[in-house]
Amino acid sequence: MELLTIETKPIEGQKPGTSGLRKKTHVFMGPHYLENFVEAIWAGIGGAAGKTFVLGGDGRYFNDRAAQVVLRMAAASGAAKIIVGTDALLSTPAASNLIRKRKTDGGIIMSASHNPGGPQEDFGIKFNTPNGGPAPEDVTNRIFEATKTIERYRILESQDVDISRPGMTSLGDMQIEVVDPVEDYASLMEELFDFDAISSLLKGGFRISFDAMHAVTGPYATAILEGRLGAPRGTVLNGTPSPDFGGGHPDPNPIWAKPLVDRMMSETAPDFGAASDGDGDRNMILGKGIYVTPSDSLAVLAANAQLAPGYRDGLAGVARSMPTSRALDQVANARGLDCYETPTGWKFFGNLLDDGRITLCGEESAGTGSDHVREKDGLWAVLLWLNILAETKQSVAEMLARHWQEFGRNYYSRHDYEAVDAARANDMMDALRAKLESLPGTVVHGLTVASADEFAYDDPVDGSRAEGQGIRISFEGGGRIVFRLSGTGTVGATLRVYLEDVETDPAQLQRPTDEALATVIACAEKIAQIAHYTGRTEPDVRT
Ligand code: VG1
Ligand code: CO
Repeated sequence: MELLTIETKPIEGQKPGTSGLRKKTHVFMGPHYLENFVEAIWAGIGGAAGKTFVLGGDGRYFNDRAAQVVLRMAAASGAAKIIVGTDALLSTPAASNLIRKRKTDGGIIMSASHNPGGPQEDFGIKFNTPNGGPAPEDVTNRIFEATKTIERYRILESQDVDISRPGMTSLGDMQIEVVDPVEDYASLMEELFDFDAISSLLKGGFRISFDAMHAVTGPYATAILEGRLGAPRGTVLNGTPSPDFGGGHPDPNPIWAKPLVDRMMSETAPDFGAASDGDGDRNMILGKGIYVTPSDSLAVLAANAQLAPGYRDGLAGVARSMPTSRALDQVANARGLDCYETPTGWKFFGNLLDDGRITLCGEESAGTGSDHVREKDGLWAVLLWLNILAETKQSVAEMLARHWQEFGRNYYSRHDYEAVDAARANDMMDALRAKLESLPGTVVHGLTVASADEFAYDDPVDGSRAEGQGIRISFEGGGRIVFRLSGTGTVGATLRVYLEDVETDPAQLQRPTDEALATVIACAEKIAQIAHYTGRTEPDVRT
């Protein structure tokens, strides 16, 4: 085995986005690209020498090859130990759990989350810090700086390490512990939730379907739902991870998980349906004949979490990302809980969770989680829902109807315009910025603008400030529009328009969302001239 020092050149413009670096797979596979970024990670965290890291990914194309590169580079840089999932598989929340539980120096997660996988599609890599959460901006900024100045990296020349079954092995002087990716995570879930109650619910004829979307949650859901909880075989659909996710987008929303949605809307629908994304941190929840928006799901979980053993003592506080609907705020107000509003991206919840200020948090993009790990957690959300349903004995539709009666309903939708011209998208945002001050008091399609600003966040724990986190326009009466450019896309720019309106009239709680939001949607077009700037008259995806 030989230690090689390879001369290389900087990779430019590679600022890690909302959650690590995502690029087309062929870019990562290009000469020295992955290697440069991994070396930049070591530089950004003060070196790898003597450290222990967790390593795993969502199983997409290149996951296995990339894992071997990371192992060789960690060994060459003097890392003491790597804990890696069998076949380099680990869901994002399971990796977060291992990083914390084994008191490591962090972990490398290979995933582009819900983006499709394959040679023509996307790959990604991110570094999580010792608290188990996505690296905060000071760390990603240092990594980014390192990508611009890198001149060489170190790697061992060796054969692939066999990581196909649990056990101890080594590479050079570095120890490698191959672990079952599911075991520790499943045990954590068993501590948080009443598995007996959920199991009885299932035995009593409550039928569930879980769509793993050919991604990493397959083995987890099969082991937990069909294994430990005794759901019938076949409960987990598309449960074997495949490198290209069966050719689809492993994105749990009504567009990409349409087969599950169709099943849930059919005559023979089971009582509960759920899906998760590529790396297992997102969730979609459905009941018989009903889709639960992620923002509503977060609010329902916050209102009922104490029914599960792990949350019996109540919640310290809650948080949501800024574009997430304010349904959560209604619950927090009614229950006297602190409610924080953070920028998009899970990393902004880290300090609040570490500091014990919040127990539960979530995002409109189908991410929900708690202080059990430092990532959003898809299966966790599914199990919390099941635990709550087992206790309340209500259907999903009843839960929601009662929730809206008590707290009001925040009608909500997100419109995505994908792969639009980046310069035009920025022009649109600039034009919006330029008129923010003049908007308050104006009337658009009958709605009066109450306030308009660009969101900036001052972290209450470490005082750091994040600016330019989305433009928000609020109307009198509770309506709101948020405009933001995605930080995770890999082609052009993705414009996200978040639309919300509040309804408290008990007679108006069951309207179709598009109808309830029609005026707010029209206001978004009028204020931002989306069609003019993007050349699109319709969004690509509505969730
Ligand atoms: C999107 C979501 C955001 C989420 C991020 C990572 O970011 O909007 O809420 O935290 O993806 O999720 P953006 O910048 O594209 O809007 V995951 O499951 O892709 O790690
Ligand atoms: Co994800």
